[in-house]
This record gives sequence, structure tokens and C-alpha cells, in this order.
Amino acid sequence: NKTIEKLISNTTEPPLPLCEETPSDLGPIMANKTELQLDYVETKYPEVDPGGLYAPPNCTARHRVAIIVPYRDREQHLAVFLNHIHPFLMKQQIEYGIFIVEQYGNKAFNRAKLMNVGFVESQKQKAGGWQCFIFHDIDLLPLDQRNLYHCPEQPRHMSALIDKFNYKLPYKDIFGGVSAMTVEQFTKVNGFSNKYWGWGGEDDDMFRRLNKMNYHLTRYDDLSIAKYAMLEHKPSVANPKRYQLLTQTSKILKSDGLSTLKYKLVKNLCLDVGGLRSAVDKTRL
Ligand code: NGS
Repeated sequence: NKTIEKLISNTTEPPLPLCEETPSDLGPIMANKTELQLDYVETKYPEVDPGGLYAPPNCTARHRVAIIVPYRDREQHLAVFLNHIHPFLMKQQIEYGIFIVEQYGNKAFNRAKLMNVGFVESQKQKAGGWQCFIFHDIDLLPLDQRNLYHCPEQPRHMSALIDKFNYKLPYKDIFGGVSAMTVEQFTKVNGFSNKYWGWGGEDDDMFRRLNKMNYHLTRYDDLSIAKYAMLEHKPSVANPKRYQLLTQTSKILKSDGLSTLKYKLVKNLCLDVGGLRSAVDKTRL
């Protein structure tokens, strides 16, 4: 009996302690914008599991966060973004997954619809589901580890101060760039609109959805931790219909969004170059 007891105690791992709510050694960091190869980034972070998944090895994370990144034709940004965001998120001791959602074909880019696809697809891949979603542009690199990638009680606009705009908020109600919403908040507003093809307005539409459902936008009190570096890119073609669409948001919210989302999954890629661990999951729209 003694031997059996010993065997049992040897094979049962004690539960890991809860991670700290805010790890103590967080602070400002630099962004490295120099070009890199995706293959290199994939080999650099062996602690990231295939599909871009990570959980802290020595403690149980308090937060489970899906990072949803719309994508097309920006392989160079992808490598720089992943190389920056993985160590940034690991440092915060959260459990996370990075979901790169790529739009297939030549239609105008639909950032908001890709966010909806990322939400639905990422939920399918996680037992129990993700609780918190960070909707993230690929060209934005956070510059302070104290900018915690969690979801507070109200939706949070994360990317308040961007180097390209001289670290000034462009306008009070802006909700674009990087934003955080809980699964409940995102579902209540029926996700993003699917109707915004081309640049602009889809984030303002989300702001209206949130207000309509009695949420309010928040930011960090200490805005200086919400600093981001923006990667250079060609200007996108603006959607001429965006102002017209914005006049309808509150009327059509229930019939435009997650409830009416239609897409075809072209490929579900789990990059794993040369048998090494992957840093990214790609879903084509
Ligand atoms: C507003 C756009 C938003 C956009 C914001 C900042 O004008 O979608 O500029 O863009 N709204 C409309 O066009 C209605 S930025 O300067 O970061 O490229 O997010």
C-alpha cells in the first residue's frame, strides 16, 4: 500500500499557484521595426505552441485572451508584429492565442468582418472559450508592458497614443487600432458590422453599437502607458459609403453582425516551419 501511495503522489502534479494580477517588473519597451523573416520568428519562441497559443509555465493565468488580427498582403508586418507581441504578452503572464485572419481574394479589405470571423473561429478552438478579445491592427506595437491585455468591466480603447500622430489622441470617441471587449460585450452588440468594405468607419460603428447597448468606452487613466509605434504602409483606399453607413448603425445593429456573418473558410493554416513550433494561426476569409 505504501508503494502505491508513493506512486500516486509522484504522478499527481500539485496545482500551479495563480499568476500575479500585475507582474511587478513591467515598464516601457522599445519597438524593433526592422524587417525580419517569419521563419526566424517561428523558431525564436519555442515556448509558444502551434497555432500561436501560450500559457505561463509556472502559474495559472488569471486571464484567457484571444488576440484577433485582420490581415492581407503584409507578411513583413506579420513577422515584426509577432516578434514584438509574443514577448510582450508572455511578460504579462496571461494565457493567450494569436489569431491572424486573412482575407482571400481581391475585394476591398473588410477589417470588421475579419474581426467577426476571428471571434467565431477562435472560440471554436478553445475548450470553454476565450473570455476576452483584443482586436488588434497588425501595424501597431505596444510600447509599455503596463498596458495590460485584459478586458475590464467596460470596453477599453487601448491604442490611445500613437507615435505617427505625435502621441496625441486623434478624437475623443476613437475606438480603432487596438480595442478590448469581453465575450459578453461583443456578443451583446452583435459583433462588428459586416458592411464596411474599404478603409474607415467600422470602428466608429462599433463605438455606436456599444453606446446603443449602454456600454461606454474607457481608457487607462494614465494614458502614457497606452503608447504604440505604428509600422509604415501605403495609405488604404477609403470607403466612400462609410458616413452613410454610420447613420444606420443603431437601426440595423441586430440584423448586421455576428448574427448574419457569412464566410467561407479557405484554409486553416497552422504554420510550423521545418518542424519547429508555430507562432501564428492563419484563417483565410
Ligand atoms: C476616422 C475614421 C476611423 C479611423 C480614424 C483614425 O476618420 O475609422 O479616422 O484613422 N472614421 C471614418 O472615416 C468615418 S487613422 O488616422 O488611425 O488611420 O480609425
